[in-house]
Amino acid sequence: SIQQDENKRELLYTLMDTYRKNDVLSIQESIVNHVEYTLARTRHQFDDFECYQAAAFSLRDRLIEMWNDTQTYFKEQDPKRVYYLSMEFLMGRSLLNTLYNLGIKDQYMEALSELGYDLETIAEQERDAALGNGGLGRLAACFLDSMATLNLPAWGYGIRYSYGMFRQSIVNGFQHEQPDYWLTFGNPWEIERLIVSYPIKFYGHVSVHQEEGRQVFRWNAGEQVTAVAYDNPIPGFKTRNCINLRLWAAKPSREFDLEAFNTGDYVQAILGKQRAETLSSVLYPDDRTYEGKELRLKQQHFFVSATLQDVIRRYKESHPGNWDLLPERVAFQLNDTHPTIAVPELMRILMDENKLGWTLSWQICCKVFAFTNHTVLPEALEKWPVSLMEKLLPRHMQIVYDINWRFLQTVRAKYGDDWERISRMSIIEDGAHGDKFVRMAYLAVAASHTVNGVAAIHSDIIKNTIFKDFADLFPGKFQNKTNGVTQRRWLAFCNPPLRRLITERLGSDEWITDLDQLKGLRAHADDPALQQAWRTVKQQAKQRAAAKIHALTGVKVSPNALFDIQIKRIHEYKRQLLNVLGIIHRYDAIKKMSAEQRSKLVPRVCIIGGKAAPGYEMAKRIIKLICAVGEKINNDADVGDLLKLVFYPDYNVSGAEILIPASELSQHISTAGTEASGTSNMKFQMNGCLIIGTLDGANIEIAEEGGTDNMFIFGAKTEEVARLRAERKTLVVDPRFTHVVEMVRSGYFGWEDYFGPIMDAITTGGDYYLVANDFPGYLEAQAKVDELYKKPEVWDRMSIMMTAGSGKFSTDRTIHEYATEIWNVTPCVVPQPEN
Ligand code: GPQ
Repeated sequence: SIQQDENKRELLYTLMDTYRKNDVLSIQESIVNHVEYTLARTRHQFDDFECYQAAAFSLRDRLIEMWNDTQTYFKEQDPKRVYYLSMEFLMGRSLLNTLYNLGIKDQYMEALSELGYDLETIAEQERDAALGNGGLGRLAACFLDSMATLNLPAWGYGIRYSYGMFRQSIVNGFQHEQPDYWLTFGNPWEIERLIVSYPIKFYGHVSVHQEEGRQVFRWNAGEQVTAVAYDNPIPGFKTRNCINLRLWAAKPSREFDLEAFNTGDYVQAILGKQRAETLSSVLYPDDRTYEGKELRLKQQHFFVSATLQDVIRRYKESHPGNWDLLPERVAFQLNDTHPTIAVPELMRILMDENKLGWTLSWQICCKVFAFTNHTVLPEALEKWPVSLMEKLLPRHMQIVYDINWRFLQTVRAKYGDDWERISRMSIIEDGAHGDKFVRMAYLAVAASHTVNGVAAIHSDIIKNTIFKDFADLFPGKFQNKTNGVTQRRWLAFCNPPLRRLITERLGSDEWITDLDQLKGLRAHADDPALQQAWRTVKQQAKQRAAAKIHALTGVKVSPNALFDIQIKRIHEYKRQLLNVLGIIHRYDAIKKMSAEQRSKLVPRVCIIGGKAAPGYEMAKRIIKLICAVGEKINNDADVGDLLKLVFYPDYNVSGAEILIPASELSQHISTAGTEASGTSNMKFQMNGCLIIGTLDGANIEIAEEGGTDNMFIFGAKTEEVARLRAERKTLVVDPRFTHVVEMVRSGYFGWEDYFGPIMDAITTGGDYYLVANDFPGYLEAQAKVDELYKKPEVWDRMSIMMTAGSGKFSTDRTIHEYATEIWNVTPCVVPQPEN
């Protein structure tokens, strides 16, 4: 039979001769064929958008070949697989990424150019796939890239939202939200699999009966929808492996409410079905704020239940009747608590649908799940009202109660009748007014074999704060997995001039899959020739960004000024406010300077971008403040190019790809202990940008790797924060702080009433995020920035050292750690056909 397998494989490889070829002519042929046969346009006339679509379809053909070979090979080899469960995947655009990963960018560029199209223009036609809010969703996307590149048998699972992250426009300095119906003209990258579908149940009630001496639970659901699979092929870099991102869309269930058609209200019955689609229609744009919204819990159950049914079906196909092997073939990673309903859902599938007993089912659960925590902010921790879960998922609620009862027995076994501890650790919280809640994080911790934070300091913090009792009970469960980013998208592809320069210096491009090799740049950091070339590369990127900023905002910024960037979701803890107050201080200082003093200044362009959750009032006020300050400064002829402040509208993945290469200074200035990791800090570092930041999240490790001397660190340390908060009423406030607050309050930038609450928050309101406390340190750090920028040889050296020290922050390293220390999965490399 081994011989048979060999023969079969040989035949398959021979048949690969019919695969798409990547010479220029074959590429042109496949593009124009898609113009004609897929888009039904004439091959003699198609516009840029149609050209993008056809090029994407032609690439999808190539991806499908790889995808099929990979999935067939995985099935044949039957390795342990890992499933990454996430409510968010912030993928951005795919065209250039696919071309680069497949190594056929030059051929496509030539093919298109001969047809009269420009690849860059074509690439701009693609809309971002914005199925995520920010760092958490983008991390999932970077993970997929690394899992594919490392040839891991992995899949991502999530939701195919019809409306992704809203589009932000700025009108009069205020944020407006527009729906992002990104599928209007279809999505050429996905494969709709109407036959891969599962029923998803909600509501109803549970009945119990005896069967062969054991209790059997039956969930008679009150509502049912269908989950349909959409597969998104994820290629790796320089590998034939192509993994899958399976996203679920909700469709009405055909059979379920046939009953309704007999009631006489035929039309109403059909209209009722349309509600099913709303399940997967919209991504919640509330980043790190938890709201007990029923639809959100429905979305969670919807994608988790479809995923588990899919995984269990696949497992049973290859291992019928053998449940013991499941934990050796399947690993689930829970991306934050959002997919935690998977725990009772897997219990339900094993017990109620496959007749396994509680003990075996729980043993399996405890071996397959691992959980990543991404925040310690209390407002982000999910707690579902028991009343809601009982109504929506009655069987799951029973199972959660059972899990909790048994879990608390183990707590008691260890600590005795320590009721305070038992109530502290209970998965069910007994609220003050008799309301009860399910603490999803505790459920995830109780069921997972491993729990991890996303940067060294964050992993320590969770062990000592939110999960302290659990770390005492299960000391071996907790790990750290410092985040990363994919250097393919975030350096090699978004910054080709820098890629070429680095490759030339290192004498190889192996760093694209082995980022530690960047440390080889350290030896050249003082070389004037490299510094000169380095500066030129940065300058070009700045010119490109300046043109984009002009197109988007109408503001002309000088590419000779220092580009200072803060791009991330608008949040009080991230302290965009500290940045603006610093800018006001700088502006005020400039106004008071003599011409002589001004001539010595380093001109600065400050760029701030990011979205505010639509219901986050304070964040929206902060956007208006940034815009009002920008308006005043940018129109002050007295200041000219010495200072500009632009708010970059609708900041998204594609925006980041333009801004990050152009950055010279970037701000990561959260109150210590609040930013779990940060990941854009890593992208900036890779692109030779210097960082002004607090000792928070991954900044600490970035300083270790890139050199503390190459960073501008300031501010309170995590250990000091609690004390400073307690003492803040008695703290002396720096007069420079009082002055800038006074400027805002006095109406210097207009809108003083609207800005009042912002100023109150950092003064009379108690200043929870310690803006006043960190202000003087921040100004000093900024003064140091100005001073060093005047010495190009010093600055460029620091910049090169930053890139050189960014090797640790590749998701290739992160994913390798997850694979070996959590998932226990190994690469499964699809053989290359020999030619
Ligand atoms: N993060 Cl809990 C999000 O982007 N959204 C969330 O809902 C939660 C966390 C971020 C976190 O704030 C960053 O510090 C991390 O770098 C990022 O997750 C990835 O771990």
